[in-house]
Amino acid sequence: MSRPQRALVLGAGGQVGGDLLLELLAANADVIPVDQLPAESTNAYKKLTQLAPNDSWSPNWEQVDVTDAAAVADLVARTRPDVIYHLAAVLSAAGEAHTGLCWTINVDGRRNVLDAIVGLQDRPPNAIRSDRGDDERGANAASPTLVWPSSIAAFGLPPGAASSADGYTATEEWPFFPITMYGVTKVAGEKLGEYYARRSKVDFRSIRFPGLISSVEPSGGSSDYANEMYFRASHAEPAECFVQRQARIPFMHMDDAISALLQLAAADRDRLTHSTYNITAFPAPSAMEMVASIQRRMLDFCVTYEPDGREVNVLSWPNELDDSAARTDWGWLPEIDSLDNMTDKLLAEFSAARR
Ligand code: AKB
Repeated sequence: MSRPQRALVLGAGGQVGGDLLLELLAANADVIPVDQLPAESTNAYKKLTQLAPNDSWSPNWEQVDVTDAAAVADLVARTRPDVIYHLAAVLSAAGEAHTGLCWTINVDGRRNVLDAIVGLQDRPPNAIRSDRGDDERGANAASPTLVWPSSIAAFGLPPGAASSADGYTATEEWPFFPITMYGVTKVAGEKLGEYYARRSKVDFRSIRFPGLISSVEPSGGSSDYANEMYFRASHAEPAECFVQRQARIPFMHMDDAISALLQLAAADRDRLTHSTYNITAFPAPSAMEMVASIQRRMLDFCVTYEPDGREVNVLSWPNELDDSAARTDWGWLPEIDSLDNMTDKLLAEFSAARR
């Protein structure tokens, strides 16, 4: 019987990592959660302890900082994963406040993971000893597939656009004009992945995500105005929206983002015509349309629009992502394919999380 795939989740305590970890555990994958923080200090901890038996993930929790090249190389060599989901990152708003840290984690951390994968290629297979007991992976495991999230933030204001990418749809060929350090690190990360794929045959696969929303509290994103509104609505509290009511970017429920990562990881390499794919789920809503969608369910929900320094980031992102290549190459299809479906699911999840 073939052994279950071993997955390394870097950034397992974050907004995406926590939900990916839960999905992998539900599929009985051999998963190793990794974060720079101890599990109990991460955003995902509460949801992980609510939805998964502690002994299914906490004994395997590894505390490794992706900026520590030696620790990353040791982790990858010791665990010999079949697939690495590299989710550790500083998001756009936090990245503007801490540009050096954003670069170090998002780019140097990225290079450390790529170098660790290449390092496996230079190690004779029998030199590998997994601390989970020698197994056939040590003798003949292939180089791990690396799956990494890029972002709509890699794009930016197209030439000639005054202050907003309103009305623009980005294809895979759209030019990169990121206006945030986070967006710059996403472009750098994509190009690093392509370079290592060309030069060292690393199986690098990536998705440019729109704004993502789940019941795990986000941290440091400019698209988090949406998460904030759902969170406040589910607590029957008023919300302050830090972008103007007309601000419009694409969003997706986290469940679809997780499905897409797993689907791309499992896709037949020969069918992939891009190393990084756009995906989206439904037509981009304005902030005002999102409020109206919530008010269908929470009649008393009210919002005040208080644009702040994060708004300029959101307005620089295209209104839509053309995801036809993902649909053609690896069968991408969203499950939650409308704003109202996403709203209903999120409000139910937030209310369940409060019980
Ligand atoms: C952010 O807002 O920084 C992220 C993103 C759009 O990638 N959620």
